[in-house]
Amino acid sequence: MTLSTEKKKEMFWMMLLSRRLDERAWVLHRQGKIAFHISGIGQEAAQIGAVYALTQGKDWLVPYYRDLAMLLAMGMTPTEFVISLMGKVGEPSSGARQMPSHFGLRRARVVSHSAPVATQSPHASGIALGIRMDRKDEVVLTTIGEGSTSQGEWYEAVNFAAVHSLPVIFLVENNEYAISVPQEKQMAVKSSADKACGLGLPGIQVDGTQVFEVYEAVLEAVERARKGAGATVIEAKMYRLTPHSSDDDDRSYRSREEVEAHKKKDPILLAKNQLIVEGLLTEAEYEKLEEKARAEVDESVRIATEAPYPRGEDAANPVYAEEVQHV
Ligand SMILES: Cc1ncc(C[n+]2csc(CCOP(=O)(O)OP(=O)(O)O)c2C)c(N)n1
Ligand SMILES: [Mg+2]
Repeated sequence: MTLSTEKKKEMFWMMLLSRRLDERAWVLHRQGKIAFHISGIGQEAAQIGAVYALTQGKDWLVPYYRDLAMLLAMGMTPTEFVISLMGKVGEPSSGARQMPSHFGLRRARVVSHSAPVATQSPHASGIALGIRMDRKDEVVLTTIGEGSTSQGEWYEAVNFAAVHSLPVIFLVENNEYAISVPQEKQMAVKSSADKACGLGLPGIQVDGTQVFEVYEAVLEAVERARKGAGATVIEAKMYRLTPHSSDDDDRSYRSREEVEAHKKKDPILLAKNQLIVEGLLTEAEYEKLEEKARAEVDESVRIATEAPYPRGEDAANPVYAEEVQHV
């Protein structure tokens, strides 16, 4: 399906907003205002390309911790994100109980995931089985890092979806590292998409720095799934431009030259240049978007900073049906 100019610009805007918000999270961490951040910087093209292939309000997203851009596109507000970083009242994933970026957004059919990697994959296949049993034409998109495709849960989930032709897309965001472990120490295949052929379903590789290419690849898989033709594995190749998390120092396992070289393929830059070359965006319009993103980020930090922390007496709600007596 050809994307309209408006849609393309909207996708670029979501990528840009996600980037500026993510950068602010690093600043908040270094200022000592939040305890932890895990970043999606460098992965925005794959995330926005993929999520725009879904029908909002109908399809399901089972994300992983780097998917900030996806969550924003699904309707999580920047303020809700900053509130989640600060663990304040109004945090949508878990009422401020879960680690930041362990996203969930009930109103948008985004299912929250656990910290053990790959545990989201069987959830996605299970949701897809439910869709099949209810004879609905919804689809499930689930994401994972390439390192986590070594986990047993991922193989079990993909195998189950392949055997039962379930409407689920397994998107692998291959950023070349699993913390300090590079891809070649993680798997003997060139691409995690190659793993699909042993499980009997299509495995597609796409350039994860190119937002519109990812969109086309995921849309095709969504259409296949919707018409009952089954699951697909898609590997989007990109590079993690930041350390693994705010607790990681990546200088211990990769050179600065390597990181700098990958900045030339920054997905924000590539999308901006493409839109300018296609005559869909001017430098002046781009500057306006930058201003708008900064203003939105500033405002969300202001609101989240003023928001209250949860009350101690609410800690056990809604874990127990009745109020518990605190010591
Ligand atoms: C089962 C399990 N083992 C180890 C960890 C610690 N851990 C958190 S993220 C991560 C790396 C995952 O790498 P990858 O799947 O490539 O995703 P990326 O972080 O690169 O996006 C590890 C080992 C964990 N959360 N769960
Ligand atoms: Mg990785």
